[in-house]
Amino acid sequence: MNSAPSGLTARLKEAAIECGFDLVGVAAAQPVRHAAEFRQWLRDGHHADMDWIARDIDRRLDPRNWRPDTRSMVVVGVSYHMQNPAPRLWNDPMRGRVARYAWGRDYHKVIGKRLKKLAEWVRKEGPEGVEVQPFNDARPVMEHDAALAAGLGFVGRNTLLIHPDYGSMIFLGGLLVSCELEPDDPTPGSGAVYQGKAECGACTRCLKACPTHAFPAAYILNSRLCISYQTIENRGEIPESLRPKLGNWIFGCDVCQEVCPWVKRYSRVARQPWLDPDPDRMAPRLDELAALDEEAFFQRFAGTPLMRTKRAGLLRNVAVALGNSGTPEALPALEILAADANPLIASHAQWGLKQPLIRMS
Ligand code: B12
Ligand code: SF4
Ligand code: SF4
Repeated sequence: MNSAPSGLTARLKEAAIECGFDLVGVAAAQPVRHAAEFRQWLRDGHHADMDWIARDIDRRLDPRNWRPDTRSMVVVGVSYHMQNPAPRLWNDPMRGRVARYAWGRDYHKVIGKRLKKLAEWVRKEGPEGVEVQPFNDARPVMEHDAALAAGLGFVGRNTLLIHPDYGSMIFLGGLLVSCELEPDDPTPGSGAVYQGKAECGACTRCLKACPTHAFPAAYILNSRLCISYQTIENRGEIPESLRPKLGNWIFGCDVCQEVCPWVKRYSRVARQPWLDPDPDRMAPRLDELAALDEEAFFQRFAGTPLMRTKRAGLLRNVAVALGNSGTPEALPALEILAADANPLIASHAQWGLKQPLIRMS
């Protein structure tokens, strides 16, 4: 399956925008650029206990090892950039911070639907018998590398893909396609000038701002130290040494993006209906969350990314945030959590109860 009707690539890009994507680029199927760095990252154990990422290395290193008929990659991006919430909410010690990408419906579902629509378009308009495989986050595709190959932006020192107009608060995804499409110019190597603007230049803000010092070096993230990993992917105990550094983040973390000049100065704010700047989504009250039983947790978070941690993971994080709150107002909620039947929640709440200023009364 090689030849595609002329003009297909241009029309496909228009279709991608119509499907709701902000960015689209095309690359020929190819091995990833940073295979050596990825292998080293795994050797250093920076994937923590995300064993699934080490399981299918060969597939990740070349999309043709996953889908041998792949000739082209269509890579898309959707902005989820939202303004900072009001400081009175964000800094309220009795509220927990939720990373922006989780302020609305589960983006996997939203983007998955759009990718499905785009895949249908390719099957209809592409050469007969064309094979299309969508990918988004969970599939064995290194999306940063795919985006670099498709010229969609550059990789910043915080390891995220940055587009000069949209910044880094963009979701990535795409399609593996079995016909040849016209490729875009790939992003040149690091340190280059991208579309007239210098990439990270001399900036190191993200590396310095990370509360847990999770970057052992520029472009390398140690997941074991990352708040996003600890609050979302880690199913067990959060190491005690890290707990005070989590502050009031209860689901993900945006610090290394919030400080980035590409995000602060240049990027457009998303207008996506699934993102909801509702105070109870951005920064829910910790005492309300502490009172949720399984049923109430499900009622409140069904269809949102917060389902990923389940009740046990979220309330574990809530216990840590209450412990970090430094206010006796946290005491009743911590006492409820310390008596929880789930030992993970109870043990983190017991830690919280021992933190300074909680027991002033
Ligand atoms: C595992 C994973 C995580 C892990 C590890 C993250 C990491 N940086 O590796 C954890 C749980 C910590 C995580 C956190 C987050 N994640 Co995440 N994550 C992934 C996932 C599934 C795989 C990433 C991966 O392969 N990591 C392994 C490392 C080695 O690969 P890499 O990050 O691609 O590394 C590249 C660079 O480091 C580069 N590189 C290495 N050395 C050098 C040297 C130079 C000079 C250069 C230029 C490059 C370079 O080469 C590597 C290969 O491309 C991807 C989806 C996907 N399938 O790709 C989403 C993804 C990266 N995550 C995403 C998001 C939104 C987040 C969070 C912002 C969520 C949050 N708010 O809490 C945080 C951000 C933390 C951060 N600073 O990265 C988005 C990022 C979008 C973007 N603009 O880049 C992705 C693409 C999901 C999506 N489909 O949109 N994530
Ligand atoms: S997401 Fe937060 S904890 Fe993770 S690397 Fe970025 S600033 Fe550090
Ligand atoms: S904060 Fe600075 S160093 Fe970090 S990604 Fe943004 S521009 Fe690059």
